[in-house]
Amino acid sequence: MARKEPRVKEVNENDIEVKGHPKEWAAGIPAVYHSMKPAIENMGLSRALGATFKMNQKHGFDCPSCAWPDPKDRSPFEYCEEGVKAVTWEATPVVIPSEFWAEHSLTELRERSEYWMGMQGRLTEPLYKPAGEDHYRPVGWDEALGIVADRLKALDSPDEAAFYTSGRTSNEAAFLYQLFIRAYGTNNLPDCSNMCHESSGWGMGQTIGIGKATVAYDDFEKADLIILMGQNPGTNHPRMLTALEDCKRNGGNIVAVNPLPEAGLKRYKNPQKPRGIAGKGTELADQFLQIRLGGDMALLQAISKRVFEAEEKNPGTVLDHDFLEKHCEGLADLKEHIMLLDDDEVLEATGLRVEEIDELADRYLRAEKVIITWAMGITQQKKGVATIKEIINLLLLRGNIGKPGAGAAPIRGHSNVQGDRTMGIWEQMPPAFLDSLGKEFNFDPPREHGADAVETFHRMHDGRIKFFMALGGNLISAISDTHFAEAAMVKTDMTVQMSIKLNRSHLVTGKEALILPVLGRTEFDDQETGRQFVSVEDTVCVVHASHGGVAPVSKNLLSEPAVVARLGALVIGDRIDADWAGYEKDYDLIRDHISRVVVGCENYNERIRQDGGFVLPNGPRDSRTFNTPTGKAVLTVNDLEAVERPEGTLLLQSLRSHDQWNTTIYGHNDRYRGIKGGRHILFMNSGDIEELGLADGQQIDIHGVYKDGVERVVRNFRVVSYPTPKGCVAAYYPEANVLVPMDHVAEGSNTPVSKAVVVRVEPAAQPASGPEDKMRRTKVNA
Ligand SMILES: Nc1nc2c(c(=O)[nH]1)N[C@H]1C(S)=C(S)[C@@H](COP(=O)(O)OP(=O)(O)OC[C@H]3O[C@@H](n4cnc5c(=O)[nH]c(N)nc54)[C@H](O)[C@@H]3O)O[C@H]1N2
Ligand SMILES: Nc1nc2c(c(=O)[nH]1)N[C@H]1C(S)=C(S)[C@@H](COP(=O)(O)OP(=O)(O)OC[C@H]3O[C@@H](n4cnc5c(=O)[nH]c(N)nc54)[C@H](O)[C@@H]3O)O[C@H]1N2
Ligand SMILES: [Mo]
Repeated sequence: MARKEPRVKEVNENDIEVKGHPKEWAAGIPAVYHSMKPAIENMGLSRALGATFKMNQKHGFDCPSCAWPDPKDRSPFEYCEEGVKAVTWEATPVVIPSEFWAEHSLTELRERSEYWMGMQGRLTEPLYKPAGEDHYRPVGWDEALGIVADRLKALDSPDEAAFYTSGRTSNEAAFLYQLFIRAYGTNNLPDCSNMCHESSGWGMGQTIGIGKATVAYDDFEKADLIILMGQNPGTNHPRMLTALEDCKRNGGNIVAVNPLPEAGLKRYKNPQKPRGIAGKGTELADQFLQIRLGGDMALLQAISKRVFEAEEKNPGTVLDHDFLEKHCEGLADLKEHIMLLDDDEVLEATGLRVEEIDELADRYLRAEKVIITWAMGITQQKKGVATIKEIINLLLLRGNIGKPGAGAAPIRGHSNVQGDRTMGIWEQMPPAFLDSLGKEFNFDPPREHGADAVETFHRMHDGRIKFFMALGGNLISAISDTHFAEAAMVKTDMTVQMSIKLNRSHLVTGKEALILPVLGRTEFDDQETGRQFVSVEDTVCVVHASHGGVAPVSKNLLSEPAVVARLGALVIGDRIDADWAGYEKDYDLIRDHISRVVVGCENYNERIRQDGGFVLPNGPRDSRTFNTPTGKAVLTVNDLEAVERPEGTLLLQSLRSHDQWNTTIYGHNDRYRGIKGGRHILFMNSGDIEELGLADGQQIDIHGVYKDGVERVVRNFRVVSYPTPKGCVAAYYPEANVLVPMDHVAEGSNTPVSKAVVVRVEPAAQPASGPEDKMRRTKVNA
């Protein structure tokens, strides 16, 4: 295929356009138009349509964007604007030519933005950077994998290596990867979930015995009330808006709890329905509570208090006594604790009015079936785990778990992050899983817990981790405390990245570095026994197949299972009972092992071939059984703690724009928030702007304020006056990651607190120096 030159439009961050207020509605015609335009331009019509119409269809591929589930009856348009962007970005025919690597040094490439890098096209050759050199050079697969195997064999202890996973990886690749890593001898398995829904896993695991949503797709349309907390579905889970619309149509209510009036939370124009295209769309949120950052735990306790008060007024009618007696423990302690709640503290923490809280409590009490959903606004908080436990408390009080139309619903991010966990990607898999893994492959897996994402950087920093490998993702951009993280990463001896596109993690490396280019999920995966498919699990525990839909962009790519299988053969060989060569040829062999090792995956090969896949067992949802020490759901007592914000400082949250997928930047606009042409933005309340003597549009520097006294600063951001609560500001991730201290983590889950960082804002020390790429965050002397 002739090289298509990538079209990269560089932006000048001084020319950002701000178009007034946030949009009131999400989707509609512009969404479809915006989504198709880049696809057609970059890919050619037939590849674009070929890819798009296979997305989320029963014999097509799973959309590589978010983990939102598919309805049983699918429309031919079972995709959203964000999914089209993801597919276009992945399935582009543009490739990076071999000469690129001699032309560009790593030092030079580190000046480039993630946007520019992603637009260079697909990686198609294994690349090696020897120690002491500043360039990658193409190498063959055997040489590349041989280097990895040699370095792994040379380490003093398997615990000197860490193996990261990002959540786009299929079940088959993930299962094989964790097998390889455990057979090698370590549990150092950091993953993107450590920075994402880890707090959900802990908060739910300790109370109801499962870390996954207790709802099915159909429950959304059956609910009387859905409370969305800390989530921006219009951008991050757009197809969820259809489910919310179904709920409304059936008479349900929707409440949004968010510091920002996000577009999709208000009104939705469904682009897949005629009335959505032509009409005004559906008004979604019946109530919007504009909460302060970190105020949710106080709000939830306040609602629970009102539930107890209502019960006192009308004994026997408010709490679900039958459910509580049969299935729960801890009611008396919870009640005692909640009744002591200080109402003033609640108002201070939430920034809400009493009437707003009363109204939400009233809605909760009137509804028989309630779902509470949440995402990063809840999990990436110091009190994230405790807040999720309060969500569970509130739901349990009225029996809202394990009945139709009700439940707890953490809405997962990456399309297979949940499946990867099910397959064993976790630094602390329980003994039962390790037992059955060891039995299946005849070896003794390591038992000691490994390092998670944050811990991996601490250990790199002090020299305990020397080898780093990543199955997808872009950890150096995704992790907090960019300067600390980069300084830690460059101390390692070797870094290896299995990737589809160039990103910053390829440029901030160990002494030696390798890039291993792999097939994307959209592509056909042809092996010796024929065309293979893989499988994934969505946010409501449905496991289903994903078949590639377009020709691979290069014949030189290996699939992720193939890379791992080859490494297994080289590093582990017959030390365990594994057929490494067989796994690459026929993924059914991997699935046979999965069916014997992973609970709930029995007869995997047969059930994965059923239309629509199958549903994993879920005790709380299916039968109100709780896998806790006593077999009961636990109502927990959690102490409220005010979020500290010293005089003169602001609380910063870092979030996603409409034109990005985590660290992948598709473009420089954030349409629903009215931003065009740039990402160095600080959304601020007009009152704060005035009090600090700033002006809308002014260039400012943002300084981190943290107990360790380390200087963390990002420069030349532009103030945008925005309806965010007073004292609360917002900037985009990953640019803001510089400001999140590495040890500023959620209690009990070690998740970086990316949604509440104390900062100080000052007028810019120097004028901006021009285009974005000249303003790169850091320089690393690798
Ligand atoms: N298009 C697109 N889709 C994606 C992604 C993407 O980058 N782009 N990323 C995927 C991934 S990995 C994930 S985890 C999900 C993330 O999905 P979201 O969690 O929706 O992502 P964020 O942009 O971090 O948005 C956080 C939301 O929480 C609100 N918030 C912040 N702090 C608080 C708080 O203290 N309380 C409350 N109540 N709200 C708060 C913010 O205002 C914002 O609306 O999306 C997935 N889907
Ligand atoms: N400050 C702040 N930090 C955050 C967050 C935040 O809200 N604020 N959010 C956190 C969250 S929720 C998450 S999930 C993490 C995300 O952390 P990661 O999952 O590590 O990051 P991504 O940006 O999703 O990874 C993108 C890269 O994955 C590679 N890739 C894409 N598809 C494939 C594939 O099919 N196979 C392979 N092998 N590689 C592929 C591409 O090369 C691409 O550059 O970031 C976290 N960091
Ligand atoms: Mo995530």
